Amino acid sequence: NAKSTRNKTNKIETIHNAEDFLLTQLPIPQALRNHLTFSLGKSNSWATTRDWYQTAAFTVRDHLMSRWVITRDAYRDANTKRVYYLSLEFLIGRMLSNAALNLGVAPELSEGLQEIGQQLEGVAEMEPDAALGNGGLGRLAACFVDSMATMDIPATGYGIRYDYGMFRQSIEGGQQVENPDNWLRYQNIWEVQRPEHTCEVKFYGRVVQVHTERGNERHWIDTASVVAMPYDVPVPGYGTQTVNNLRLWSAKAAKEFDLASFNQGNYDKSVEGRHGAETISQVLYPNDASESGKELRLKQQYFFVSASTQDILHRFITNNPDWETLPEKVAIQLNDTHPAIAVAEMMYQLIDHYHLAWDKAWSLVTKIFAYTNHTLMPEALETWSVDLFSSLLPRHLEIIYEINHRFLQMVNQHFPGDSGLLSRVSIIDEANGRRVRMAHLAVVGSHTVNGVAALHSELLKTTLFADFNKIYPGKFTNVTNGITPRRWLNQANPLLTDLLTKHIGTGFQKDLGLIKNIEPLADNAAFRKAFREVKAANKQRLAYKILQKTGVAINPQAIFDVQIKRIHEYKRQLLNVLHVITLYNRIRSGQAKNHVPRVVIFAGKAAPGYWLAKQIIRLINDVATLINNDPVIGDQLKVVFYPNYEVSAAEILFPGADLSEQISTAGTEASGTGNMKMALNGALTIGTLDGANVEIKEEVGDENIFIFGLTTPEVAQIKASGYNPWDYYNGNAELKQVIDMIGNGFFSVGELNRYQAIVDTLLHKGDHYLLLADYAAYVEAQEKVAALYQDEEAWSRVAILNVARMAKFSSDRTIGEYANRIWKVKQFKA
Ligand code: B1N
Repeated sequence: NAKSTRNKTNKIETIHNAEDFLLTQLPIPQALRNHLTFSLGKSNSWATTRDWYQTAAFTVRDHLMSRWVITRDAYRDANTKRVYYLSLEFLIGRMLSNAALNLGVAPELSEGLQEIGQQLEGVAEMEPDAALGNGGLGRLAACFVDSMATMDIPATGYGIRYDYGMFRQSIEGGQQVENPDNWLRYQNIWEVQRPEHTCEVKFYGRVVQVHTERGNERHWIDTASVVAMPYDVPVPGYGTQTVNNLRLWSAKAAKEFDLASFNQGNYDKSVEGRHGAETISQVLYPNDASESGKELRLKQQYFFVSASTQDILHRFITNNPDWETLPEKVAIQLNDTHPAIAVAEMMYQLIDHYHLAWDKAWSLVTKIFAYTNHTLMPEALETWSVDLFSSLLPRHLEIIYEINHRFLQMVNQHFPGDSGLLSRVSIIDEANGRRVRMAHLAVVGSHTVNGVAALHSELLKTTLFADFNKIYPGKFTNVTNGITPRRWLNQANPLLTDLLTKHIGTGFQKDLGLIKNIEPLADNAAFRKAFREVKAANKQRLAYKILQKTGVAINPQAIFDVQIKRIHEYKRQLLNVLHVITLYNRIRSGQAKNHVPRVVIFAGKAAPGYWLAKQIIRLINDVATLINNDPVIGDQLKVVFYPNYEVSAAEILFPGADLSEQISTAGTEASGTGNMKMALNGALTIGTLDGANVEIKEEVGDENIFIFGLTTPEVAQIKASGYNPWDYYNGNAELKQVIDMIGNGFFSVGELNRYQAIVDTLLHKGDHYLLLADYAAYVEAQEKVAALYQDEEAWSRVAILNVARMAKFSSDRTIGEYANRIWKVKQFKA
């Protein structure tokens, strides 16, 4: 067998236990000293904080490496079924503290650094975030790889190693400015280049008919090639030896130089070709829940999908005798439609490269793929023009046509003569200038399609995919999102973690189900006091960060009212602003009875091309400037825009929140995951019955959450019966005053019509997201929030119950469902 041959030929014996490696036996302080000398070439006397970060990272990496090697060998030797998670985004953030925590070396590392006069927190801050994602979808992928490793699921993530991740946001004159995120400027200690697994990815060219000994074949020729170079990132599980792999592809020119032009003395031209190829993995598209439609984006998608598919099939056929067992060894999850071209690529490779027959190949493909939908927003649904497709991927377009032809034939057999149905479900949209509908390709090519929260999955079945649900009954299901408690509780909130540990032990970190054991302590006054002290300390930490970043001093006694997420009309940051201005007016006019001091904190990025979202950021900052400098208001009300929201900022913001704003129009937010992070850190939610809020309410109980506003059916109904925002404007004096202030330039004295467009969307353009319809209910719910906050014992009781009832929202639960119901993959301990 393969293993014994390897042992004979390899001089180095395989090691099966991480502790058998000499390097990992070193005490951490000694390992730190070694790395400072031998990896950095420095001595203590001139080491900078960044040097100490790198030293610490090398030290933790040693512990990762040994387990990583063991895990990889064990998967190969056991030839286990594996999951491949294909995602254009992995928003993993910083790795040092997370790796140290998951490997169980965090306390030792912290002590070791202290011995040399360094604090782990300060050292960890030298690491740039790996910001390879936009928002919820990308962070979900990062939580999922953490959970898969923790649960010993043989899994690999595949994505792109962007040279530039999500842009860094700065605020200048109240406006968002985008700066490049050059995260690879300094050496990235958490990746290993694997040149031996390089692949070639083809583009353009044409398809010809060729007669071979196998018969007539379609050959894709005259293509242009790009090289895909993999960089592997280790993903350590918590409390296990398992370290899984995240393989990120980087694009390189196929040839270092075009020799022909080089020899003609045309050096510049030969280097140019290189640029073209390498732009593919240069930058992450910064659009959340909307598509760019750019050719380069389709190139990115095909680039990483083709390389990953080659890698997967090569690994399979090296270890298995024939293609029959492919679905027993391979499960591929498509993270939205961004990698949906994989359905066609898998057909292409099986048929054109491995010479399988169509029917055989298709029966394998449809047993391997599953697709997760993350949004119903029409502007996010990906379609590509047939023209673009036929130029960039002519062979894949042929394959898609054939898939579509067979699919429509099948539909026609089951629903004879329903031409409306055929044109609605066709993979090719013939009505809008011939476009390939990627969601349809993903649905047809997958055995299972899931939404990300119960409500969202229901809406998928009844709206977006209603026709498909009729054609494929049983294909659609729900898997509610989750978050990893390692990063979002243990790492982000060590004080709360310590408090919980003192009362219920450490088990909840691996099994969040155990957190329910703190529930009885909600009625224990001493525990509530300790819980409040933790929250106070986290608010202090946040207040200090806010002072550093914005210069705004805030009162830590005030209620911290937090809305942090991408800026988007449907998420309704504007509704929050309307409430802020309402509070301002009430305080100024002495009508704020029982007012509770509040700090309203916003953070989030707007897509650079989304002008209205940028206007919303500007309005928030203008409102903040006016209110924060009004001596009549003082500490009663402050508004903060926390710049450059990213994973590392979130780790400070969530634990410091009292109130979690989850106020999207019902039916628009697929799930949300910040809602879960906030509740797990002891914030109370004010929210609509949207996305996972519905399930958070089910878990925490109606009396422990502030739900307001129209429900999804009510939204549909009010739109159908002709919604008129003017009725609400004219019918509510406070609302009218607030909107008039925005429109009249009260917050933009130098430019009175600055916010005309915002007022227009609310009134003249029909208030698509029904802010005005929900305004009164929102303000009323906020009054209930303030009232409860005045009773600190009652408030902390509810906050504790929220924490205690978050078990469902661990991404370990989510991954368990994917593994059992969709991937049919078993845990495997290396
Ligand atoms: O995915 C998250 C959900 O919790 C959020 O509700 C949802 O809005 C988010 C195109 C997206 N949906 N769609 C995207 C991101 C980038 C892009 O280019 C779409 N992100 C979501 C996790 O399920």
